[in-house]
Amino acid sequence: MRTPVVLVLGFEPFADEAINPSAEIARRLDGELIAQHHVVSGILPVTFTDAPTRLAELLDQHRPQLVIALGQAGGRGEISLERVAINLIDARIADNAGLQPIDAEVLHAGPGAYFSTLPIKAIREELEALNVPSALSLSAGTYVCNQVAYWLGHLLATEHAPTRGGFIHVPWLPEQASRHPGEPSMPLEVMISGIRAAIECSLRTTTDLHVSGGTTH
Ligand code: PCA
Repeated sequence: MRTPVVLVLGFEPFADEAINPSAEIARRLDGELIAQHHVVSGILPVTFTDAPTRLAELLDQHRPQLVIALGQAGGRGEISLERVAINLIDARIADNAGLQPIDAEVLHAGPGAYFSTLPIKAIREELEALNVPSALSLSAGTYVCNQVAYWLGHLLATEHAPTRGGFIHVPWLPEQASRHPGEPSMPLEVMISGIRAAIECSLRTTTDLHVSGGTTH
């Protein structure tokens, strides 16, 4: 029997950045064995036309048990465990192919949203115990990451069920943040240990913790 696979996805650099921490993390985890699962990584283009296609190809190729898609969220200070991906694209800047869709659907007549099937509350507790700053997030934005998070939710709810997965945004690396004065960052090693812990936690936790992660607004 083949070793079950965890697919970890990152993105190419975009928006004037020379690096993308999500790709650095994915590359570093590639080939690791975590809880008897083989980590395979893939890098997605930051383009609305090609990212969903590449995602679907990687899922078909590797048939993973678990998918963790990572993206950079410059300006956020914590590892953001995305709860939801919405059926909306509204790009603030053009993608790497020069496209800037505004008020478009990710999937025509698809559901309004897909929820992460990662145990995000258990992951948050785990990261807290490891002193890795993290937060539940209610918005993956309206750019390529949200589009990929939505497609991932769609593919896992349909042809790739019962594979679990979700999207996690990570902060800038310190070398990136130095070009954005006053903005937060996180060292690569801290992010890697956080994502490794998120994978381990997801493999061991099939039912998420039932603790409040909500707000009053
Ligand atoms: N972050 C962007 C797209 C690629 C990435 O790493 C986003 O949050 O949409």
